[in-house]
Amino acid sequence: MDRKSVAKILKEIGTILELKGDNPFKTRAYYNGARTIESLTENLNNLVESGEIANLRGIGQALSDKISTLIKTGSLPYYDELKSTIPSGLLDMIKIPGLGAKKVKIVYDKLGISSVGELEYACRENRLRDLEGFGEKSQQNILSGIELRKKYNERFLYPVALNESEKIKNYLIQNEKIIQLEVAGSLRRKLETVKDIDVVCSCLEEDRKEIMDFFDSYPEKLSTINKGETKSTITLESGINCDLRLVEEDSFAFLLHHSTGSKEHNTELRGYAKELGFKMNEYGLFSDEQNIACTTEEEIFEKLNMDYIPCELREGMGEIELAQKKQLPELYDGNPFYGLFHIHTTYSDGANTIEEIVEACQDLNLQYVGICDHSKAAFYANGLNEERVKQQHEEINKINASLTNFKVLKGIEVDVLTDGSLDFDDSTLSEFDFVVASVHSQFNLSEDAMTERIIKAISNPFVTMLGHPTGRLLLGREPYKVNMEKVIEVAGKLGKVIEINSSPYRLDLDWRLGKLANEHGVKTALNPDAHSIEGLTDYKYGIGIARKGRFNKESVLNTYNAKKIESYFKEKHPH
Ligand code: DGT
Ligand code: CA
Ligand code: ZN
Repeated sequence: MDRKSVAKILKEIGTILELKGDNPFKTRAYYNGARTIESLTENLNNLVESGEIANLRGIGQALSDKISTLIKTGSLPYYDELKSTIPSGLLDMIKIPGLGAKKVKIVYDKLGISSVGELEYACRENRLRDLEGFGEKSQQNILSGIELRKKYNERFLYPVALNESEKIKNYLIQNEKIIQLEVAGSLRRKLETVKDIDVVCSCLEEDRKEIMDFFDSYPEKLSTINKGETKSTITLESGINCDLRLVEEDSFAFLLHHSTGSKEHNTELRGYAKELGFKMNEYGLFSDEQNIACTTEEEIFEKLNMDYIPCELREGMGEIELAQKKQLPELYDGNPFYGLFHIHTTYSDGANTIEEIVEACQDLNLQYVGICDHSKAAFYANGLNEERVKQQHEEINKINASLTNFKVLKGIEVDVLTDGSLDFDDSTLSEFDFVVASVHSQFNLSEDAMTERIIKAISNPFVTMLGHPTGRLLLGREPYKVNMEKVIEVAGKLGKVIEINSSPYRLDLDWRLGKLANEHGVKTALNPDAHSIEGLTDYKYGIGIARKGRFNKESVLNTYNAKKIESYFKEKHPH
């Protein structure tokens, strides 16, 4: 069991105790313990092994015993028993925005509500409105929280789905009767969230049954939704569904194209094929009932007299017309990739020191890293004040003096204040090689006010890049209201970069705006916004999004080598 799972269980114990109305001190001890474990930098196993766990701040005897049991045995009888004393639905209810343990306890005690479904119904019946401590507005908030959750529950973050798809792919390829295998659907298009995994395979007709049996015996299957001869669906333990479709070899390329989608792309392409006198479906391409053989997707596009359309572009957003005119943009393929920007360290809310980050970046064969900690307004993230900026710069100077063939760039993620001014004055800002401006507070402004705020921020001559432009958290928080078209226009005029925040929770700039950004000549940077060494490689998710956004090599800052990026920043610096 790892650190994160232990922290999660401690937190859940705290929640259950709170729901049961247990002693608040005891409850708080579990919450504090969870936080301590979550932010540990030492190895938890070692701390348990040596007994040092009991000496950690906020971990008393009772907690250290429980953590040791969890680490040593992988389970905790106290937790299992405690869990069985409350309806499991209460823990689901807590996850709804606007409802904490206190409120859940009230609706449970007063109305006997113990599941999200019952809660939704009670809200619709106005039963929360008249409950003490609630009201019309809080009832409405809870209802929208439930609706949002429903929407989010239907989809999964890209890396979660990718990981599941790789496991099932590795399982399926063990079956020697399968001839070709690809993961299609939104995953293949690198969409930021994914509903289900679509696997397509080719095989001999007589092997179908055996392959479907094999698929249905997947060890991580939770249940079977449907089992047929050419199409089956199972639910995996992680909650995501997986479809498997089987065809014969000569239809494989067509089924792969069909299942990759998107639906909009397919419909449009079929319409275009029809104009050329073809009929196209998931089994083939036909001209006067004559089958036109294609063994690859490349051949299909060739037969339709158009450029090959990369999967990331198949969203039905004008790519077919461009491919017909042979005007598809040259997409960035992830090479070259010389360095990273927007990395947090222990100076603010990151888990690793600058030196550790530098070492990890060198291991990744990079030439430079742009350190970007938070500024002072982000007090919850231990943001830097002017004094600590100075200290950090001294440290960076020392590190740079000791390095050959690697460069640490001085960056900052400066908070954009409510009125669009920045958290540092220009003289402090001038000390940095580059400045990322981000909104971290006051998300509820009107669209006009937010747009003006962001435009004012990027208009500061010291600002190089706009960070996570809409503040969205995929499947977690809606973007704030902002007119991105206007922001992009201004960024283009002023030569400002808009990051593609490559954390899989954000992927913001939204790729749908990439086309517009390109039209305005806006460059991007694939910023992992890493808070630890592990997060550095999140930039890979940004590559897929940059491709979807039609960015070419020249518009991606990470393709600049150390020398070029330094002169780029110098040139942009107002001095
Ligand atoms: P999602 O929602 O993340 O699963 O997105 P997709 O694109 O993977 O959608 P899914 O799994 O419902 O369907 C897989 C592919 O099958 C889809 O990308 C295109 C194709 N497809 C599904 N429904 C239709 C349809 O009604 N017409 C056409 N032409 N293609 C369809
Ligand atoms: Ca899908
Ligand atoms: Zn940020």
